[in-house]
Amino acid sequence: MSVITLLLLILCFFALLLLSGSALVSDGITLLSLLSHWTFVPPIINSTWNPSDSIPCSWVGVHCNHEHNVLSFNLTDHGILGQFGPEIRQLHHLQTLVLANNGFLGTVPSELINCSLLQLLDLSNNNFSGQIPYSFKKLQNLQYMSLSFNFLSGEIPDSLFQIPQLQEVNLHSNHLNGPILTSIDNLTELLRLDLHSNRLTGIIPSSIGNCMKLEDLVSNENKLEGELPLVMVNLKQLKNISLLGINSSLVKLDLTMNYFTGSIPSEVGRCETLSMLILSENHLTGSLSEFASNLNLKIMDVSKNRISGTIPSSLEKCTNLIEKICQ
Ligand SMILES: *[C@@H]1O[C@H](CO)[C@@H](O)[C@H](O)[C@H]1NC(C)=O
Ligand SMILES: *[C@@H]1O[C@H](CO)[C@@H](O)[C@H](O)[C@H]1NC(C)=O
Ligand SMILES: *[C@@H]1O[C@H](CO)[C@@H](O)[C@H](O)[C@H]1NC(C)=O
Ligand SMILES: *[C@@H]1O[C@H](CO)[C@@H](O)[C@H](O)[C@H]1NC(C)=O
Ligand SMILES: *[C@@H]1O[C@H](CO)[C@@H](O)[C@H](O)[C@H]1NC(C)=O
Ligand SMILES: *[C@@H]1O[C@H](CO)[C@@H](O)[C@H](O)[C@H]1NC(C)=O
Ligand SMILES: CC(=O)N[C@H]1CO[C@H](CO)[C@@H](O)[C@@H]1O
Repeated sequence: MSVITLLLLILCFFALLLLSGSALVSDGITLLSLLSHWTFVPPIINSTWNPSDSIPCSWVGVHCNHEHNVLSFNLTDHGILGQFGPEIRQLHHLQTLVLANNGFLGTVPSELINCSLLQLLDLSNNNFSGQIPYSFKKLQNLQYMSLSFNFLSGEIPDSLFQIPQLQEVNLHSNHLNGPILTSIDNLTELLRLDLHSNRLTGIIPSSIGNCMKLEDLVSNENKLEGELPLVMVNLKQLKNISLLGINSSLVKLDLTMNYFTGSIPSEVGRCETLSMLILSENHLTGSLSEFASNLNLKIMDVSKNRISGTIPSSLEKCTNLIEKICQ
């Protein structure tokens, strides 16, 4: 390299530095390249996402920190159509990504793993298809993940269970199949797990009883099977291991439309926190057990099973009960 070339390069460098005062920062350029994949965007985005701005921080759906890095990107309900591009990996500061209620299609970009600070990911109610990226375990700060109402298929990768901060996982209304893996018990912070309306098979692993904070487990409308007691033996440990299992913090138990067999364990009727018990459309047998009168039970649906005997009179004392379906 000659001295002149070198000098020219240095000159160019300073010229660029001067110009960059008004040029759009890189997060803005990234957003525009995401936009370039979309086949429909509403005028509100098209008009505020102005390439001649120097920062994207006043653009619709965008929130920045003081350094003008994009922290939150929320495009809920904008009717956007198209692919969600791999360029998302450039938004290194992103903590919140919400694309809910749009028409995004194609696969969930695995490049999201490069947004390693992501805490909240909501891609619900789009047309995403393909599998949940195995590499998502790299999102070690993720607390909330919703991929519900899409067309995702394949198995739930066990790698998801290696994200220790996860508190809420919504995968419902997809085409997921295969089992719920026992390593789910690695999710010790889990509060809510919604897997309903998929094609999951096998049993609910008893290890789920180690998800000590679980309040809400929804797994209706799958092909799950096995005896309920096996599940309950562990669920009753949820917050507290007590001999009678009456100290679980379970609020809602919804296992409707599966193939569960056996009888409803008596612990259910003593679970004080339980507010919704929905076990309809299974193959449950036996009679309904007694229910403690201080239950918070508001809704109970055990219909379309093979339960015999009479409705226990103790149920009448559950004064909070507003809906009861037993047939
Ligand atoms: C955005 O607006 C411009 C000009 O109004 C238009 O040409 C373009 O097609 C719009 N882009 C999308 C994706 O709708
Ligand atoms: C995303 O935007 C919608 C609509 O403005 C709002 O209701 C929702 O709370 C936002 N979500 C997050 C996580 O900021
Ligand atoms: C998304 O899926 C729905 C339901 O199948 C379909 O009606 C709609 O046309 C799809 N949208 C796109 C953009 O493909
Ligand atoms: C994205 O993450 C992968 C895996 O951690 C890494 O190999 C790659 O270099 C990252 N890419 C960018 C652009 O940060
Ligand atoms: C569960 O967590 C332990 C401890 O963090 C880890 O060693 C193990 O690999 C995890 N197992 C799975 C299947 O994620
Ligand atoms: C049940 O849990 C509560 C707190 O959640 C605690 O105060 C109480 O002692 C526990 N009872 C039993 C029998 O373990
Ligand atoms: C038996 C048992 O685990 N009891 C615990 C129930 O929860 C309370 C409060 O969280 C603990 O103090 C008990 O030790």
